[in-house]
Amino acid sequence: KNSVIQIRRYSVDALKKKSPKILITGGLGQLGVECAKYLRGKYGRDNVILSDIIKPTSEIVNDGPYLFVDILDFKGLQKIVVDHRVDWLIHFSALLSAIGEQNVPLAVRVNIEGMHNVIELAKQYKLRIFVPSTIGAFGPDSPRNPTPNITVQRPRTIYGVSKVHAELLGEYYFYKFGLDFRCLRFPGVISSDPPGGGTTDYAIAIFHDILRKGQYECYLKPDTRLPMMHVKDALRALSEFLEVPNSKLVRRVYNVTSMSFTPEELVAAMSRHVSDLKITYRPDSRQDIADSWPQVFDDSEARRDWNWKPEVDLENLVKLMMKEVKEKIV
Ligand code: AKB
Repeated sequence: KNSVIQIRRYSVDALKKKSPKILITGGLGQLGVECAKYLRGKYGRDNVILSDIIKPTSEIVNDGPYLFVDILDFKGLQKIVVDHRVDWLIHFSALLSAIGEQNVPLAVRVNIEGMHNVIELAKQYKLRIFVPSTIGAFGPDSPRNPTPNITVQRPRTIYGVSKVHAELLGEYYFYKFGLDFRCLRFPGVISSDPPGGGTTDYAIAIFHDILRKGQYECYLKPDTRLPMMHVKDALRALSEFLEVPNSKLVRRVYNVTSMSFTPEELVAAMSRHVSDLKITYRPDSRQDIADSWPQVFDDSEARRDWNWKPEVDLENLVKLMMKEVKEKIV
């Protein structure tokens, strides 16, 4: 009887707990749409606002609130936070590693000036703010196998430099102003959405090209090992991390990962599902970026402090991607 009363009390408490109002910037990039779906399932459709400067499809608009938000327009950001009574900000806007190298001034504006705006905004309105960082925040001087949470960070891409800047700025605002800044360093995140200018994106493009054309030309060498994660694990990590009480967080920035593989290991796993894969290798400038990044990511601190545990391994990732990409391209 006691336990029934206890369960009732828990569910009444859960009902009383108000859902946070969440704004996602850069919502039409690699993670935003899936992230909005995931968080709407947890906090309610209208409590998660997706935003970007891109015109959305009607499917995105039908899924839930969508707004034009330019992260370079500080007043515009203030208006959205006030009008919609935002509590949490998930800041996805960024140019990724390969595309950033092609337009450094734009990467500086979006990744660095944009970060200045959202962090000041979060401070002014006391928002909880999540900013993703990346394996790209490390460089050739960092230990690569494994790469621990705290180590040398001397990245050689503007993307990496902007992410180290974001990590340090966020930590500084936490210590100086008590800002609830939270940051996860993600590995390559694999989802069925089309690739978005990253170095790890070969592991997405390969599924699209194999299922469409039966062949793929890989821009990395077959033995290039990089840490990776299916989007399901990435969103669960993000969502669990956002809920962790501040008292449990030893750090504001944590490494997370699920697995590490090379293109040839991915191809071997895919060949158990598709016969006669035609893969050729032609490394380009992205090889230099990959060669400066971690090969194996040490996420033991996230496991220790807030029980992070990946669920999707390589075999499952391939199964999920085969199914999800097929559904997308039909
Ligand atoms: C990229 O390759 O640039 C991103 C990343 C690992 O941050 N996917």
